[in-house]
Amino acid sequence: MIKPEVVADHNQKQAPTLEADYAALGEKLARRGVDIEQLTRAADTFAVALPSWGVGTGGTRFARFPGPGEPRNIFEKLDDCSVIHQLSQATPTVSLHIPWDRPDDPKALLEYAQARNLAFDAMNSNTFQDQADQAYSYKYGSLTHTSEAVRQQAIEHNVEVVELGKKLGSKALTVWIGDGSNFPGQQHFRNSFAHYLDSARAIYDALPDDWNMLLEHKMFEPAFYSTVIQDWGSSYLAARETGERCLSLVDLGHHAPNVNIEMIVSRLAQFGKLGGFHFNDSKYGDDDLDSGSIDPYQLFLVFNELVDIQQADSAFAPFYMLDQSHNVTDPIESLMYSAAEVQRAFVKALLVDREALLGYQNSSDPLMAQATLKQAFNLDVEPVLQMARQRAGGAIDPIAAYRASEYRQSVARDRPQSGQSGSGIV
Ligand code: RM4
Ligand code: MN
Ligand code: MN
Repeated sequence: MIKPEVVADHNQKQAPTLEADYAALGEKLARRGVDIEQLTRAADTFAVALPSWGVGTGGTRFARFPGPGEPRNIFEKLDDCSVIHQLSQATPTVSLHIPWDRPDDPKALLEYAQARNLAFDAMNSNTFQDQADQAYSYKYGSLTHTSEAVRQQAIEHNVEVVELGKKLGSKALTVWIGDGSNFPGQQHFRNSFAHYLDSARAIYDALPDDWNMLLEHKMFEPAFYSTVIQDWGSSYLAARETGERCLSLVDLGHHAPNVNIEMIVSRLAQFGKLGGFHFNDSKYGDDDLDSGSIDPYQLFLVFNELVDIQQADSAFAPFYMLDQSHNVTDPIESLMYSAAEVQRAFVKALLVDREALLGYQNSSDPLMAQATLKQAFNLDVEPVLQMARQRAGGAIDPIAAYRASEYRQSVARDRPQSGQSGSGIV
């Protein structure tokens, strides 16, 4: 972790400016009837999981350019995740990907995480790639394969991931499969979906009572003609057929261009089936760009729905994870910045005057309805985020504190370059 003195020194220098900005914002909010202290406490409750694979350099499917000091194993990945949480105070959990980050000794990994104030979030299985020691290939599918033996192998992998997750204190399994087809006629649509339902039920049966199973849809890729769980409709149907604790997971990058994602959020939640969220941003497809980097207003509109649902149902608590691929930035910086962007969208959504909005909706005043949303979105809530971080022991400006700490330079010395510059994966 970064030396507490480095963070303290950074905060001390920034504190006078923050105090002034916070006081000014407090006055402004008070004129709107909002208590800034309440908002800051709410900001502090925000948490989003880090993907274990996110602290490495991702890349594109063409190439990957490894950065200095890349973590070489899951323990080093946890070190990086703990730095992200130390400075941002918004990422207390890590979502593990199996087999990419399969621990040999789960107990040792749990202790290592706990010593760094980290816990484990949803587990991610992987049947979109072949592993060296497996009997059957997933080239033509996994949970939906025409061969029962292949399906069984994929089911068993998911069950093994659940067993591992139990030892780590996780409470959910996220299932994303790449199953689909590249040619019309290649796959029987109804049969493959029927196989999916059977496989999902078999996995669900192995789930502990206090676990959720999260089904992630994705429109295309790696299958380019058809994908079995391609949209929220398929994911909803599968979750509904599988069981009560089986829910849908929405990844911001997994939709057709221009799709109204905030409406999908609303629909799934209305029927009790929204279980999780993967944050990232995109311009064209599943680009996995940093959250809020392309369309922060969309991120805000998504949170506008999430907050609206949360206020109506306090038990609503979806699993949140950042799902990004870093190719040209330091992943630690990107993940800290993204966590703050998602937190910012959450805080702004809390500022929406819901009573006024409902009034404008009911009196058919579209201009003022959208102006009510914009009033919250346009306000700069940075001092609230900074104050929440500082009070929790984080850095007022996480990126500046991280750069001042020279953490990357120091791990670059301890972790020699792996030399792998092959194609990217996420
Ligand atoms: C997929 C999907 C999954 C992620 C993999 C690596 O596109 O977003 O959530 O685990 O990529
Ligand atoms: Mn995802
Ligand atoms: Mn994705």
